[in-house]
Amino acid sequence: AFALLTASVLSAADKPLKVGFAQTGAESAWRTANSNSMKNEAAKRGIDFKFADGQGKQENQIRAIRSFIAQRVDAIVLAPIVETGWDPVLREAKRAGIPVVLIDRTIQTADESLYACFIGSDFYEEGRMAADWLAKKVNGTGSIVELQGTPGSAPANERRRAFGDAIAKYPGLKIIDSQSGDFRRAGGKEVMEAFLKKHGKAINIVYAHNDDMALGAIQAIEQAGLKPGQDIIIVSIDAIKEAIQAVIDGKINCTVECNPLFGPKVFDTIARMRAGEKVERKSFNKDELFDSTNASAVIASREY
Ligand code: GYE
Repeated sequence: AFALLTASVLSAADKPLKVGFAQTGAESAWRTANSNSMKNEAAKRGIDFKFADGQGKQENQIRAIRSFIAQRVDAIVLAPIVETGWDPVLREAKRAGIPVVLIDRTIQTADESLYACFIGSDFYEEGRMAADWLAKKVNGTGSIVELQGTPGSAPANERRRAFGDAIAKYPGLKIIDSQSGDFRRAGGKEVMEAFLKKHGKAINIVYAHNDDMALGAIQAIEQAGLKPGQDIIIVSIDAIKEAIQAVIDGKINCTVECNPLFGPKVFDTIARMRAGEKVERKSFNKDELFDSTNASAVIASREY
């Protein structure tokens, strides 16, 4: 009996940890880097990792979480595409005794006990950094068009709110138009084409909620015969390697970092939770700002 007990205890301990990850989709270079960071770290640790690509739809993510619950995973990681509408499925996970770690984006809920913790960036701070840098660059004057991220997503909501709050201090800085490009390159290009048609030379500044949309907007600006970074100032967020290169090339004026490479931190946190340790309720990654003064110094070491 003792041998049997030992064997069963051992096999329970030996069993690899089973973790399900409900990702938003593959809308941007940031997202690909985030998915790879999670996959690589899970592989490194020998975790039984189930990756579900939500393809940009909340209903797909909800379906993935339900299937993780049915498979009795040890933990669920969720990058929630939008902020609202998660309570019912999170209640199901809670009832099943499976902890949910939110990564990347936050949610709005009346019941904070529905998730264990959050790991990601401070989107409000990113928007504020972009606005403050811009205000200095253009001496507090200019007409801005805004390329918003996915409607209802935490980064679109917070980057918009922070930027608006910060430029409110400058009566000469105005957002003349604002549309969603869904965090996609093609979306940024399309929306920028429409803005250029509608407002023409009245546009001085583009504020893009992510680099992919900024890079799409650059294509539209060049096709219109204008010089991105000169005729139109461009500020953006994420600091993917391609955007740092665009800063060096003078086409993006500034990009605020949003680091997606936090797979190790996520699995460390899950391991600590399982060991019964207390983990930080909300943990924010530290982000920097890149412009022409520091872009060339960092390009070689950019990992995403
Ligand atoms: O900025 C964008 C991505 O939620 C921080 O989503 C993330 C954002 C990121 O598609 O590129």
